[in-house]
Amino acid sequence: MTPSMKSRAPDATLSCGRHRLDISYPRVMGILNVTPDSFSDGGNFDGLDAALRHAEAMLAQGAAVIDIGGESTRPGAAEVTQQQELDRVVPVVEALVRELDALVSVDTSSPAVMREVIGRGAGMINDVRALRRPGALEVAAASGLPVCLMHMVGEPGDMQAATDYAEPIEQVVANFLEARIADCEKAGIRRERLILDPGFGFAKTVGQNLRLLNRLNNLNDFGLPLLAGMSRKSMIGKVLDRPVEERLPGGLALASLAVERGARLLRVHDVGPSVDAINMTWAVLQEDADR
Ligand code: YH5
Repeated sequence: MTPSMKSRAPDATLSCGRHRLDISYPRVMGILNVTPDSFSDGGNFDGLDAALRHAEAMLAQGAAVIDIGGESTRPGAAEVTQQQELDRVVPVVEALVRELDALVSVDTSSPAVMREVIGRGAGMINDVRALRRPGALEVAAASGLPVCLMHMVGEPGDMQAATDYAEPIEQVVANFLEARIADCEKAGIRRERLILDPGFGFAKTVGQNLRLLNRLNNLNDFGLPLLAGMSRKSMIGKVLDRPVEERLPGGLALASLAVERGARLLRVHDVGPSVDAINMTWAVLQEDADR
């Protein structure tokens, strides 16, 4: 990274359409999967209702953002068509905006999905492909919304094959994000709108994930907010030998460490426990004296 890349601290507030998101302290993004393999496929009434109730519960537990995803990025998951993704995601975005006035981010790489949800009041774009699909940069630029740029090599399906990097993983991630930031700025997306994410679990070995987390603070040199998503991921499962339903304690430890290393957004399934873990961690980091 060149010295000119090292800029000021990130802005403490993200402008997310009609919402402002204060990230002067770490905040939680609650995961709302709307895929058929999750409990709440948004495509029918029961699914929509379940999604709404789950989002409501996450907001009550302190989530600042609800991240809606209609494409399963799990290894081996079937590729979703654009129409399927629209059918799953759009009704849920609409309902969360209308019924809950929630700050909604949408986990999508599809420019068509982005365009639809932007028109329906979404406040943030979360793209695991970092706006690399044709047309995505332009749609995101026109939206004026914050964008999370995540590092991933290849596609979710073939990710395990791609972990043989020529440089240390933290260098690979930093170089990738530097290039994506430059492309975004060229497309008219100002730095103030960008959020960076190393992409835990995406084309990385467990060792690479652990090293990335331990060195997460390196990414603070970009002067942009950092997002970390490790909730329930296999890095926990593999280190602790736990099935997915027993990964919360490990995930809380990782979230705490991510906050210590500078993360301001934590993408999690278990909102209540995560809010407590990061607030406790933050109190220590602030040395909250007047308590
Ligand atoms: C992320 O890190 N991840 S989808 C496998 C699991 C558990 C969870 C059971 N979208 C991220 O959550 N967006 C996803 O093992 C994301 N950062 C951002 N920005 C994968 C996921 C998961 C996968």
